[in-house]
Amino acid sequence: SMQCFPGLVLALSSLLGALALLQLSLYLRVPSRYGKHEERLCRQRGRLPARCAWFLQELPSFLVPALLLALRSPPRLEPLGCRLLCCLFCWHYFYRTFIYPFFTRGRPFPLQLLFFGMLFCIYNGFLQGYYLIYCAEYPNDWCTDIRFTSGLLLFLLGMGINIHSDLLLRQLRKPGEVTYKIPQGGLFTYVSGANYFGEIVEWFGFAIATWSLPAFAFAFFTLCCIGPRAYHHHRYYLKTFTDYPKSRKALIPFVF
Ligand code: NDX
Repeated sequence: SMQCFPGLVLALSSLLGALALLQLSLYLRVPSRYGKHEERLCRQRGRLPARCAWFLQELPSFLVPALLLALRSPPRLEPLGCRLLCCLFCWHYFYRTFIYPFFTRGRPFPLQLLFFGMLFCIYNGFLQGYYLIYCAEYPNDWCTDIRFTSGLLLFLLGMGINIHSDLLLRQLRKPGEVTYKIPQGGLFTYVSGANYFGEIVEWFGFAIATWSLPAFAFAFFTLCCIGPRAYHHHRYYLKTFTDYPKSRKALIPFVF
């Protein structure tokens, strides 16, 4: 049966960190090509409806850790922290897999990116789940540790911001519409990438609560992946809408 190999965790986390840097260098200058940054209508083939694409892409991030958690035998009952943290991770991806895609009004998604996105979700789902279920050690009172409580709070706050902001974005369109409008309300009052800001806060909260290399590597990856994307969204809005609110920042309220 499976056991913990610390060397494997170290290797996978380092590779995730390296991928984050690769991503940063690729996407600082040019955005990843989906949604509003896709080259215009060059290929109609090679895409999947947003609904199927997001469902398929994110499913492994839910399934892999959920299976690791459910199938470990004998079940790991102690410490509570490991199971709780693994459940938090699965909870986010339950939302992202089973709820978010069914309401999205996004454009069809490029198959090629879907493929890489899915690979990424398998990789990261395995790393986070494997670490928490087979490797993590926490004292029995971890749930009252300041790292756990403050991290959990940030996680919940970030998730709230992320879900609320995705809802505001969705409401900008009627079903079937694919045009872009100026997002209003919630944290969009302050930043163009309110949903991304929420997601980044969420995963840094998770990293603090988990206090582990894999979780910090993933938070860093998220920052390098959607941080630049927020900046490109911001530039897109400024270029497209002459009446775009001047005081609005790209990602971090009042700062950047
Ligand atoms: N999926 C994470 N890298 C990614 C997909 C792409 O969950 O090869 C990372 C994720 C993947 C990426 C994933 C990993 C890295 C990949 C990359 C592709 C290339 C890259 C694989 C897996 C890669 C290397 C080199 C390392 C191998 O039509 P539309 O779609 O634009 O409509 C949008 C709509 N909307 C508006 N509607 C009206 N008016 C406006 N002004 C509008 N603005 C937007 O709202 C959408 O339907 C919706 C949201 O759009 P947008 O662009 O704000 O968000 P989106 O980027 O689609 O993300 C959706 C949610 C969001 O909450 C975000 O936080 C979360 O998913 N997310 C996204 C990406 C990554 C991630 C989280 C994470 O890293 N944690």
